[in-house]
Amino acid sequence: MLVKNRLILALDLQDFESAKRIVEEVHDLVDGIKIGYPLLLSHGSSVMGELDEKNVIWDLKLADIPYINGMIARKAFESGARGLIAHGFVGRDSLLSVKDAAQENDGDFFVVVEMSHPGSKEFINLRSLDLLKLALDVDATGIIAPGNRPERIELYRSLTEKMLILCPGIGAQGGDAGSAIKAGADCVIVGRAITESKEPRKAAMEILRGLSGEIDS
Ligand code: NUP
Repeated sequence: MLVKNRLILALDLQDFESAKRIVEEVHDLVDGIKIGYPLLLSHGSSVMGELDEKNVIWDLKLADIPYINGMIARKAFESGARGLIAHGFVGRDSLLSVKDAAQENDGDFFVVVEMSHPGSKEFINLRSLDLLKLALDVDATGIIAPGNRPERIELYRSLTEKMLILCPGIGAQGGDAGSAIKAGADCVIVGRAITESKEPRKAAMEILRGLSGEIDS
């Protein structure tokens, strides 16, 4: 994945007309568009026809047995996904299936090591460092880490130079994009702060301004 602007749009809308409008407004400002169940369950993979030249990451948080993980991952890449997000807690074999599908399709895959909501602390965070090690072992493109906990991003950054760190949890979930980048994130993933703004382009520009301050300094 090519990182340039350090911003990925989370397109969590069910109305595809509105989604398309937002993409038109901000497409040149973002390094990728993350879509997930809200859009895919509402409109199916045909949405990809409209997003085809973009770096689209499917946030399926894959968490199944290796056979099914592989089947879903192949289907996603065949449908035009360039990247996929998978859970690591299901184990190495399940992740290796995602890796195989990614390699066959020249795609990226990202492993969730910690989530941005409070519930992540109940289970996932107890094994986050093992999840990071697993992501490194299977040669994942990157990890998903909470943008609203910069101290955790710092920790993960100190343990991996080569993997990308993509961080949701900005804006609506309390995180600050500049602080996440300063802590070591490669990209922030932002949904509602852009999609629910009356002026999505202005909102995205504002986030980029906050990032460039941290990159320049
Ligand atoms: O830990 C995570 N937190 C999170 O919010 C992992 C994620 N993949 N996400 C996703 O990022 C979430 O599913 C949503 O698509 C996006 C954040 O959206 P928003 O809070 O910026 O609106």
